[in-house]
Amino acid sequence: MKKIDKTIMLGTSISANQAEGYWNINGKGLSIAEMRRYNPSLNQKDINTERKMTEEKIKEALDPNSKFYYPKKNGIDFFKHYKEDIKLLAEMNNDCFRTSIAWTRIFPNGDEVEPNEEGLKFYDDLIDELLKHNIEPIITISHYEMPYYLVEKFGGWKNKVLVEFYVKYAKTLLERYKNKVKYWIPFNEMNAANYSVWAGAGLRDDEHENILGLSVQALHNIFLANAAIIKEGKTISSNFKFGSMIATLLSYPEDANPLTILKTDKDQQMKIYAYFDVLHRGEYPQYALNLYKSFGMDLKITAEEKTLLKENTCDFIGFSYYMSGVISLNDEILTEGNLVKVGKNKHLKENEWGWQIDPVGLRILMNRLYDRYQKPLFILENGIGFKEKNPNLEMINDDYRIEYLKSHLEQIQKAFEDGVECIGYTMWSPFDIVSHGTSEMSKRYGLIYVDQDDFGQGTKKRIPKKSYYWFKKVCETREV
Ligand code: P53
Repeated sequence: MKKIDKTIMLGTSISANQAEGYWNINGKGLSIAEMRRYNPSLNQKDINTERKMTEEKIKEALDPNSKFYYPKKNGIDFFKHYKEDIKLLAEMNNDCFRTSIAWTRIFPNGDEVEPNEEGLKFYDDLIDELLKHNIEPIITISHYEMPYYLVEKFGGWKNKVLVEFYVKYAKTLLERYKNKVKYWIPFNEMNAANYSVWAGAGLRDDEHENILGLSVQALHNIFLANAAIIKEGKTISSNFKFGSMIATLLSYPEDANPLTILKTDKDQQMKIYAYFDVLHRGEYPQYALNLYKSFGMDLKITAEEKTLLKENTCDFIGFSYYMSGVISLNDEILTEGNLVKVGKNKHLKENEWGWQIDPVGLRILMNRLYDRYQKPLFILENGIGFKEKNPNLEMINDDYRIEYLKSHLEQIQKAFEDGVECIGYTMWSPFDIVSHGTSEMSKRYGLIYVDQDDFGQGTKKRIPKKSYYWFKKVCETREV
């Protein structure tokens, strides 16, 4: 039995595009997330091809007669259900709740002069509802949700003009919610811009032969927007706290061969530290610039940009943590994970999607990040997907999920006892929602079952699972 320190906020996390639905009402525009189809014939090993966005798939997504279903257009109806849903969170005694604001509800195309008042109204109500229940809102300004129009017209984040549009959008939110929201995450998982170029940067995978180079340029613009938002934020409220957000892809060396160690160090530099270094130290590490140059991307960072990045770093280290992988000198043991390549670890178990469960890895990572940056951490996502059938709409006994969450929370408390500062933990996700990577409903992360299938069919009834009652108790007693 471990007691979670009372200074660590406990809560849950979702995104607008995976939950809200009602994608085209009240003036809302189409976002790039909503153009992700569900492919019922998808085979696990084809997942990385499926997630690539091509010209052809865009055409298909824009075709009103497309034979595919686009689940993120409908989510789980959170847009209409949020009061009832937030009530369930309040009954769980959650300290905080993280969600994103759909950029396309506020600026449907992204380049409008004035924001869409109807869209803002929805978030006024949503945030007020959270505050009414004493739940601290943690707001992601965008969770892979840019307006498609900005891709079509300006080519996505590779175009610097996006910085201007984004900062304007963010400023609208910062001004409006300055007395209601303290914690802001300017972008979800910024490193996705490099490994998942459509979601992270609005780039088509087939748009250029050097797509990696383009993605580095796009990420640079994202970093600039992040810094500019922090700069603006400081003039709006001294109460604001801005978080970085990186998908932490922790790797271990397969053996003690110094060459494997070196390869793993380099892997971690490029998968984790290169991003956090810019966001927390305010400058690119030389190893990253060298690597970018080697594949033909000279960022040509101006003196003004350097100052912007240096003077406007994030206040806390936000990250998602789901799994770890292994680095081997022999590349052949690498197998395709869902969105990123990870090697298998014989000491760990995995779920059906090959995500390897590693709670101790979270403690290792927390210590490493704190050692390097000495800033407080916020675990913004952590959880596990399972296939769960529930024909009679009963309480699911998801002991496997309880085990996952419990073991990770224990390691968080251990890291805290090691001396790591930690602001909070928002598990992914309170409800079953549409999967980011595969757009299926069957990959269920929820503490609460949602009666809906991969094609959006079902009553949408919410039924708490055993893990819901377990997490409620953790929030109340702080004991795991
Ligand atoms: P799904 C990669 C590695 C770990 C987490 O993912 C990741 C990614 C993808 O960038 O994404 C986060 O639903 C993401 C959430 C998502 C969650 O992981 O594919 O921020 O939107 O739902 C789980 O199983």
